[in-house]
Amino acid sequence: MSNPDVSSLAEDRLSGVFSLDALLPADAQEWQQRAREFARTRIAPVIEEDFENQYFRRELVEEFGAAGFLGMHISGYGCAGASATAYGAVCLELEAVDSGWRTFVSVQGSLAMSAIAKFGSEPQKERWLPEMAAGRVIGCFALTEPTGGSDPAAMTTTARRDGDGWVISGTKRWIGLATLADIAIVWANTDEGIRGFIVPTDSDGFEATAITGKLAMRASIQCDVSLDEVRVGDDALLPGVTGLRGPFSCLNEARYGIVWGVMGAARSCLEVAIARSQDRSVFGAPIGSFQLTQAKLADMLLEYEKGVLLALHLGAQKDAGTLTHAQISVGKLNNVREAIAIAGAARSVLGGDGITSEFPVMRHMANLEAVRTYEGTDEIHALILGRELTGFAAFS
Ligand code: TGC
Repeated sequence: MSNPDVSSLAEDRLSGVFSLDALLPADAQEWQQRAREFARTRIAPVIEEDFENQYFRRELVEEFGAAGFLGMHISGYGCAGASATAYGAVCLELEAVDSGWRTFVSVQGSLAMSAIAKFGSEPQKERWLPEMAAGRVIGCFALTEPTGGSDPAAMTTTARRDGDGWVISGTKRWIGLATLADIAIVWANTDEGIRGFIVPTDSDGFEATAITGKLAMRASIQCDVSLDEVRVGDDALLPGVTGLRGPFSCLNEARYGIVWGVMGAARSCLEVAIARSQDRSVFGAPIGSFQLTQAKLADMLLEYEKGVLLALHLGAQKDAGTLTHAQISVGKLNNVREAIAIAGAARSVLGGDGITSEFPVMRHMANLEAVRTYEGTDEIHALILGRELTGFAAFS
């Protein structure tokens, strides 16, 4: 932002109308403040540069660990054991700066660590979770395949028993952080159905290649992965689950984080638009004094408030143990859709300047388009809800 005083004034104006902080339980407020401080001091100063240069700042990973953000909703094994609501508030603050870093926390904590926490053996949990919580070990989650991410049931990656171990072959795509990861949670078809494996990424036959040319999520890494006869021991198998329920249970965790996170991106765009409405004049007056600008800001505020209230509601349900998959789909579909609309409206308030990197709005818009697609597209979540409402599965 060109004028930090105007920006903090915008923050005050927004929180004067709607303050999330006051609605959060005390523990979640503490986590939120910690995440806000971290995001603003460690990520915000470098994010435009990193987005421009397509650079993932690996050296921050252990700082995320030290702050307690990695696997923070898991209990024991060096994890913070925080509430789902607190985790959501952290996702919101991280994504207020950039979706790429919230995605890192999701991939590490909600996907890779939660796969081990939910379905791993005791030795697997003890071996990996404390190191991952500290950020000394990075995990990735290899589910999606190049032929399309929406239908994991069509998975072609296989794992066959071989002596006292397994041999895994196949290809995966859009796998966050795979080039930097130490371990990959690989989902593969076996004679018994789909199983998950903890695969060290330095195994012979494991290769990850970063996907280039991305115009979104440029400060994070997504990869193609190829597994060519990768041999792992039987101790690599996650013993606790067979079938798609395994990866889908982890996707629930990540989708839940998105419900909150995207409202952070929305807030950032709304704050920028409010600030601009004060300091940009046309036709001899600040644009915020015109009715059309005020109507845009009011509509943005409505959807931001509703999105945060929905996230809070889902967080309370998750903390009570009553949250369903369909409710998560409501949150993911609605909040990503509305965050994109808010970012678009903010861009229009900013006029031509809105497409420059002087403001974070276009970066958020681009990132949110990626978030719209991963962890279940809009279409998939609409159809999950359609099935819930009618009893008919209309996926194909
Ligand atoms: P369906 O018959 O519905 O279910 C099969 C089994 O799974 C269970 N199940 C769930 N369990 C937990 N949570 C959920 N949300 C679940 N949904 C289904 C279900 O109960 C059943 O269990 P069981 O024990 O009876 O066998 O399966 P389907 O194949 O008909 O599913 C259809 C559909 C479209 C809902 C599903 O395929 C789907 O959700 N597709 C979207 C997948 C998706 O989100 N992919 C994106 C992943 S993002 C990614 O891979 C990148 S990771 C991020 C990064 O690395 O950066």
